[in-house]
Amino acid sequence: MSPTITAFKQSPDRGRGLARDTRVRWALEEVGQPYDVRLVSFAEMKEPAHRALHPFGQIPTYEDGDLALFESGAIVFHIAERHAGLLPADAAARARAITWMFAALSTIEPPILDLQTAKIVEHDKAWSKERLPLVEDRIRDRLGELSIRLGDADWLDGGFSVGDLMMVSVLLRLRTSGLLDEYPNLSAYVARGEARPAYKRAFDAQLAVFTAASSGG
Ligand code: GTB
Repeated sequence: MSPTITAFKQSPDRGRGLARDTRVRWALEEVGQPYDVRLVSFAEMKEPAHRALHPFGQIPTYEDGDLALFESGAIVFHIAERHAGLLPADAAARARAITWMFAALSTIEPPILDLQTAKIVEHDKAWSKERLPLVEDRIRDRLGELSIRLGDADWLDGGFSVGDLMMVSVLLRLRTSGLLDEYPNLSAYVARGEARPAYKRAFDAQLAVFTAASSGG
């Protein structure tokens, strides 16, 4: 049986890959694991049946037999552990790949989320305009450090790993801000991730949800 993940029935980004099911789809595509998708509306996410899977009433979730998981990081890690392709065989390299996955989620993603909160939730507050440069500079600090570490390498630590999958997924959320363009090696890094056939399949699959919905399919 294939695992089942959940994704937005109506995605605010109209299926442009920003919702967190994309990183789960990408991991499944990288390892060649077929999967089913259950689409949930915002109302359905808050109902008891979905909250039994996800205590915070969000997507994505992952179900495989008796196992139910939430949190995109935990799901992607689970996929990487159970299939070849996303984690190196060498124990030390494996530990470093996992470190990069955590770095993406706990060091790089939080200031990026803060920018989205500032722009979407707080934009009508009197202090919003004044705060925005501070939020952007905190992102620049992290991008600068990441850019130095990546240098002219293709990936963060040797070959492509789950660490890169997560880092590219997180950085992609900056695309419309223009901040990524200030770091050409990071822009190229993200482009390399997007060029992977598995990423393209994942992106196309979640875009198809929106395309089908808008054409009444
Ligand atoms: N830490 C959790 C994880 O990594 O899985 C966070 C999960 C999460 O934030 N899920 C969001 C959600 O379900 C979707 S991804 N939100 C509905 C709710 O909380 O009620 C965040 C997201 C949503 C939409 C866009 N977009 O359209 O641009 C981008 C990102």
